[in-house]
Amino acid sequence: MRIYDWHTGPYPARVRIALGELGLQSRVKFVPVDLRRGAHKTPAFLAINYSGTLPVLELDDGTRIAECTAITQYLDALNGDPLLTGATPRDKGVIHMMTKRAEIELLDAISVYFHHATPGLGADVEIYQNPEWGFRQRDKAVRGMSYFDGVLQQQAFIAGEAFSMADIAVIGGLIFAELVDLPIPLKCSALSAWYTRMQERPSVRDRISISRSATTQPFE
Ligand code: GTS
Repeated sequence: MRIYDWHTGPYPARVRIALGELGLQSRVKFVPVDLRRGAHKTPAFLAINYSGTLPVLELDDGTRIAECTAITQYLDALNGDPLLTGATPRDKGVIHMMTKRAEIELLDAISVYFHHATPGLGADVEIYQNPEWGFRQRDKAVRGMSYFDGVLQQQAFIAGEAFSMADIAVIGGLIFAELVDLPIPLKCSALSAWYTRMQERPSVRDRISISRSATTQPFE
């Protein structure tokens, strides 16, 4: 398998965490696509993923799967005993819902903030920006943090009582939040405590430290 990604990116981090949790890293070859140079918007890459985003999983038969959720579902199904996406119909439904909610309320909102209300990937790549929309999405993401704090006051993990793809999606959101200097509000103590606990997992700790290594600018 090949994965087109960028090693410090928050969305690619989701798939790399899933690979770590599933012990599949050695089965994947990573192909770097340089976001800062706009390599993801070239015709050659748009032919790989119409949406022009990373990551993309490419199977040995040439099938390409984009979208972190879809990629994680594929990887998790490989050994017939899903660890991240739910074993029962109920768990599958709840995990998918909470993953989607993590994207809508947190991760995607931060991404819009980054691309529209900060220098983003630089003037050559960010050819259209709408700062007002970006700041609204930043505020939405902060509300999202409060929402997930409330969830974690009630239960140990984002989708219930076990670690799942939904936790990984919120982790991706918090990795992105750190890159754009958007701290977890002090009052969100359950979210902060959960994030500290998540970093006890080697797959998560490694990704966070790699993302933090992009010190001078995001996506270094
Ligand atoms: N819905 C997609 C998914 O879940 O895979 C979103 C993927 C996404 O936005 N990926 C980022 C990207 O390609 C990668 S990173 O910023 O996290 O490294 N962004 C570039 C862009 O121009 O949107």
